[in-house]
Amino acid sequence: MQTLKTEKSYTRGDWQGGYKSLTEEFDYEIDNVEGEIPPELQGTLFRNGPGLLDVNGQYIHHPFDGDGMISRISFVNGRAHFRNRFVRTEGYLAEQQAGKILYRGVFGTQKPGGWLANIFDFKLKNIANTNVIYWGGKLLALWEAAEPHHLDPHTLATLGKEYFNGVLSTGEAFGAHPRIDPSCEQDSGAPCLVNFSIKPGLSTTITIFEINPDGKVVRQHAHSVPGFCFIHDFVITPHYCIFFQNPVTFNPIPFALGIRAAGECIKFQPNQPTRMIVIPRQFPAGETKVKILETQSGFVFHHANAFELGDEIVIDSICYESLPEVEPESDFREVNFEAISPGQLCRFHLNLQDSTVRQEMISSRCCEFPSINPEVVGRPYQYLYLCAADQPTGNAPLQALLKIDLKSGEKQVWSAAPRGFMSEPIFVTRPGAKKEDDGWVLALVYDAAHHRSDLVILDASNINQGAIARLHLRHHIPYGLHGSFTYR
Ligand code: 3ON
Ligand code: FE
Repeated sequence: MQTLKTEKSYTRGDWQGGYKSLTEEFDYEIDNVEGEIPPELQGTLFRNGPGLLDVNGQYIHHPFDGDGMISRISFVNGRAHFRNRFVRTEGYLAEQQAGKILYRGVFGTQKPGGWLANIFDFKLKNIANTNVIYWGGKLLALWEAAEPHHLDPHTLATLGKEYFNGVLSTGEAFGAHPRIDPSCEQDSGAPCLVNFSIKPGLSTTITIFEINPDGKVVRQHAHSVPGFCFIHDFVITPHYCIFFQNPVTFNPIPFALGIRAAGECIKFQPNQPTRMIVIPRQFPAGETKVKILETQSGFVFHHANAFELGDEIVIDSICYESLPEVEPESDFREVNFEAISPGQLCRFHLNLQDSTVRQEMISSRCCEFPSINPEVVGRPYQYLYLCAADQPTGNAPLQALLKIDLKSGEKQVWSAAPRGFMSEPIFVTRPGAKKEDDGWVLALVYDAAHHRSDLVILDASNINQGAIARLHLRHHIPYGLHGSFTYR
């Protein structure tokens, strides 16, 4: 008889610790540091994610419904300072004052009182929890179904909502995954932020915004595509924006009747193709129109990068065999990791001449949160950083940092297992760098042994060697979503 190794790299109890709320707001110099913070590392790391997993003891149904909390770690001359603050959204303020859940969430949170308390309530709570960027002289907290919140970059105080000089209207969506073109052809090589918004329905409107370094919307164009879309992320190249239309359908009836949340009415369709929507960035000046290509069914939240190669667009993405449905009666803390399919790194080759798509698996290891050197966005690139499972097979929590050399196939791993849990890595360029991986990778690691989080700094060119500095925070930070680094 064969004995199967069933030992896991984690315990469920440890993993669950990272999903406790953090109610306090801190402001301190980080004095508990192992190793040395590189003195050339200067600037500010901003991170966003759900800070509250409950409202005064009432559990929210899914972490994606949690109120946005910004963490800010600034580095000056080898010293680091920490600050965190909740985004003062209307919903956060109202619920904190009331001491109870007042809004339905997209991912299953319902107002207490059953369907009668939720029926015909279509209000969205803009929770500002997905990403945070510094652009156009403004710090913006993003949530893809509504407008950004504008924050003070030093105090993290909420200053209001951002409409880009009237370009957005009240409540209008603005994606949480902007891409920065490091050298925009249409702007004589100046950097440009590219983002999108989704207005779903029987057909879906995708609007593209290009915003210059002064924060001005310099190009904007809208396109209607057939069918419902749930699009969380996209990729750019110098000439295109590319969106994956995952094969899903939306049945609004249980949502309207107060039985299910909007996100719980999205159903994955394993027998329908994934569509790739290719929109020229020069639209409508360019002569080409929107192209739609098709490939096999699958689900993608996040893309790593894309680039043009002759007639092809190459796209690297984290692919799931299916979208696990958010179940109304389930508790996300009790998820059975082994029962769901892992995210895996795939490369898609879109041939724009004959409209075919070729797909290959680059790494089958369970992974999420891809990240790259900002200088190679939309260009051919060599190095990719990701969160990954500790073990090379199976589905499990993200405990490791994985670096993939896409040219040689070499992989480097640093794992925080058994008691550490990894969050999105952020690449920071070393001043004067000549090589793509000359810099650092910054990531928050939840340390279950001390119920606190560490900011780890790794040498991006040598991940195997492990952290060169570990900054112990005085508390934990709930598992987050996305963030960014500004060199000031
Ligand atoms: O699609 C329609 C339009 C739209 C924008 C309908 C809709 C209501 C579903 C909608 C809203 C979408 C929203 C609000 C999406 C928010 C997503 C979010 C907050 C996070 C997504 C995270 C994705 C991943 C893959 C996270 C993974 C995390 C781990 C593996 C571990 O922590
Ligand atoms: Fe995301």
